[in-house]
Amino acid sequence: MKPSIFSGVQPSGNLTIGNYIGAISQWVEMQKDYNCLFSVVDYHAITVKQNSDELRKKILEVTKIYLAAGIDLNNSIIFQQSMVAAHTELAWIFNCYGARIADLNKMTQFKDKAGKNQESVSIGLYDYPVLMAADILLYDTDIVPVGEDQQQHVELARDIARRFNNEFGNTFKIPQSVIRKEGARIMSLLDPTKKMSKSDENSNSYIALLDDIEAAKKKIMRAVTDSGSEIIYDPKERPAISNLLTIYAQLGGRQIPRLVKDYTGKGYGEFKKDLAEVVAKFLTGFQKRYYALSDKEVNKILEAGAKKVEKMAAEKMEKVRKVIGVR
Ligand code: ATP
Ligand code: LTN
Repeated sequence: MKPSIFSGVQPSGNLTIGNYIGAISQWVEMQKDYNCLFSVVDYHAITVKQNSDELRKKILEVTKIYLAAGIDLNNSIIFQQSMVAAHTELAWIFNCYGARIADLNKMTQFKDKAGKNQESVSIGLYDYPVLMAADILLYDTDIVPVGEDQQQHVELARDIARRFNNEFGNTFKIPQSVIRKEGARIMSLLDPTKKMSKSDENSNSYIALLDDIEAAKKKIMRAVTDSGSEIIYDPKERPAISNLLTIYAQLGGRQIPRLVKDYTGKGYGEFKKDLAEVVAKFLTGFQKRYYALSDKEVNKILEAGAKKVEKMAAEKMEKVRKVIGVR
């Protein structure tokens, strides 16, 4: 038996090259060696307000993005979280057994997203990491490939599993997060101290996977740079150029030290022009695969995926209901 992977992206905002580099491209590389479940986590998306027609569209969009990125249905299962009721059921049980208020109070994503409105945001936003723990633990997941910002949530899933196992006997496998050595945190093009985020109000801060190609090139040309003019990799002192080097390396299939060598003595202008071409080439291929997919086939894929995982989820839930004493 191969070890198993679980990961997901929320169907909200405009998926960016940050989502691709930090998460989805890792899944593509790993899928041959693992049993993989990739979920479109729609019940995570509704922790902040969504327009219902938009949400329906985004669910199909994210599924197509997984496929266009190279998720292969011969190796992996793609499914929509809300089609498998066990996720929310298990989240409720973890709310009662395993998750503590003190844990959730430490979550940096919640603090960032709630900002000054901590008392008025939805309880769902606060409880979000518990639903994520349920997603992961439901399927005896070994590995959770994510971007750096999600590591804290995977740690919480581990804590919840340990506490539950201590109380009720061995029920859940303890999962592990895997993050890229380079590219686990792609930064905003306008502020290299901030994560590139698909829900950023300013669309110039990110390159979306479905951006118009010419617009994407312009965004690269307009990306902020550091003071100085050398092409060197030093995320602390030169965060902007280091971020652009990371994007170049990941999308262009190059090594950072090699790029630094090749651009010795050359300026930011020339570097950015070349990077814009690398991004354009990547997006062109990606979008060609994306637009070849129809809504109809994608709907079928989601239905088939849910059917497959439902069985696994049902078995685990039967055990869980028994050990806690509701059956
Ligand atoms: P939002 O900003 O709307 O919360 P997001 O861009 O963080 O969204 P998510 O759906 O939360 O997107 O993340 C999906 C996956 O992409 C996660 O594994 C996350 O860690 C990863 N990811 C998101 N942004 C980046 C980034 N800038 N660099 C690397 N990985 C990222
Ligand atoms: N919270 C994650 C999305 C997510 C996830 C998961 C990732 C929900 N459930 C389970 C890995 C495993 C995010 O990227 N915002």
